[in-house]
Amino acid sequence: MNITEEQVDFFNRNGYVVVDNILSAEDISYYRSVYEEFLENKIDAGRFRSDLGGFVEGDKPVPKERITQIMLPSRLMPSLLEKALHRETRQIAKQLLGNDMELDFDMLIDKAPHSVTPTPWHQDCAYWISMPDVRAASCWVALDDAIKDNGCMWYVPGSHLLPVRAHRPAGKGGGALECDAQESEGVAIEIKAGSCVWHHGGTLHYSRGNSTDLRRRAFINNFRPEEMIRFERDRGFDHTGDRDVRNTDAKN
Ligand SMILES: O=C(O)CCC(=O)C(=O)O
Repeated sequence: MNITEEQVDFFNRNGYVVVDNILSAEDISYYRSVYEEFLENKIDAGRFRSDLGGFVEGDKPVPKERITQIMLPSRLMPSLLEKALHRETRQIAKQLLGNDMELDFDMLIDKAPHSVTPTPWHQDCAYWISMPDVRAASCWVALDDAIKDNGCMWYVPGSHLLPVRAHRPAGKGGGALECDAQESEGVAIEIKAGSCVWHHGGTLHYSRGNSTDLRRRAFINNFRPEEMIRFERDRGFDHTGDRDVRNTDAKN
């Protein structure tokens, strides 16, 4: 799929951009069925499955994750690499940030109905080792209509052009990282199932908890220059380890 020059320009200025309808209705039902196989452990994700919601002191254990995160679905199911979502997003990543962009990692992030756990404000690059080339684009594909109250994405426009904020673990229990930011700085991006929103590795983002009866399944592909993927792997970093503040600019 080709995107417009206006979309590329919008991404460069704002650090995010919506691309509508990258999946057909048939594709959406295919990805939903694969997603359920992962969630129901019919495809065993083992150590790649964890709770992005972590826990805070005093919490009781919960039967299921607050926010289910499954890393590297395409490593567990390589046929995904040949399908529409990976094909289309790779082509768009190259148009956004250059022909050397390749898939670094993919992941599933599910917010079950009434799981009411926000993804804290953060910049993805805080999780990553510092890199000489900071071009990175993440594509958040909605498999369900995403609205504010089931957990659509929010972005702070232009934040990818500013210094990285200081990050810290949001709670105990190995969940997400967070930094200081609030909804009043951001814009909520509500999109339909089959559409996607892209953000730069430095763009501040967040999502509310799912307080509705609705599903909120996201399939996320992350791209960076081929040379930087080699740079990461040479240093033993492949996005499967513990969540931690790795970027030196995000430590305070
Ligand atoms: O799906 C979410 O709530 C968070 C997604 C996210 O942080 C990301 O794609 O980088």
